[in-house]
Amino acid sequence: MSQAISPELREWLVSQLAAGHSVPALRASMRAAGWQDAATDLALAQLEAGFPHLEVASKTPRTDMPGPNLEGAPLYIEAGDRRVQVLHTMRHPRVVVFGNLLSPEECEGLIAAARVRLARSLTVETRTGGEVLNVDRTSDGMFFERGENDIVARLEQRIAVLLRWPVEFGEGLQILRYAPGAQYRPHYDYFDPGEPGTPTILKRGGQRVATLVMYLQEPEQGGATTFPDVGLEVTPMRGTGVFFSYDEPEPATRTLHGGAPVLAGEKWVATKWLREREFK
Ligand code: PD2
Ligand code: ZN
Repeated sequence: MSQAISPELREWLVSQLAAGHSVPALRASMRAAGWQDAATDLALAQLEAGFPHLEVASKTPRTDMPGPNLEGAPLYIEAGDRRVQVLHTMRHPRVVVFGNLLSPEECEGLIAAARVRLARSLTVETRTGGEVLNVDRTSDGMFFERGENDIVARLEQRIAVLLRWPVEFGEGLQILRYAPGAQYRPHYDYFDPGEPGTPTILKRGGQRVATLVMYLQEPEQGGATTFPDVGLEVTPMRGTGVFFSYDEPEPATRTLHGGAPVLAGEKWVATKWLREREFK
């Protein structure tokens, strides 16, 4: 198939590229305008001769991504040992809110095991590749090793079935506790390709491609997970979870998200980050 692109589309693409827009950003705009990825690839490939530095062909977007099977618009998904509810879905950004993801006993078990190991949360620092205290995140947190205890192992297996992504591609489960006033300011979960520390981080498992935030304890007020680009706020209801994925480390994925301040009570979450390859 070598259908030539229209002069209007060529002109628009050329002007966008000349204005400094990235290929992933153009892809996202075209996807939002209803273009199929394959047609977008063809159009971009035809421009490559004029813009050899863009390496359009080698930047074909990831097609194999974690996520639930939503074919047939199911209300429930059998995730191995548990029947998970599909409560909300959004396409761009790709967001899915799940109900009945964890039992109350699993939530309590994770909190009990994490509580004794809490420390002020560190985040991976892409400037250096190390870990730092982050003023943007005022929660306390810890990481479990993958498969560290029975609840963690069971939950990881369930997530792997639900999101169709190998257990080995996941980071260890992170637990966060937000006291009243604590929040997590809006950020992206992928590692910024422009930061000097990122290549070091990517050696272990490649980029993050998706996030699952699971609510273990609901606060009395506040604490929603917010997606400011699309005005979405997910209520932190115990046993539910919000999944979102990002096929490129780009703001065009619209996956900017944050944890709104907890106004009363304590919020606990477990976060599972999925990498593009095995995370050893
Ligand atoms: O606790 C949350 O709602 C939240 C919000 C944004 C968690 C994360 N990000 C995260 O763990 O990355
Ligand atoms: Zn996050």
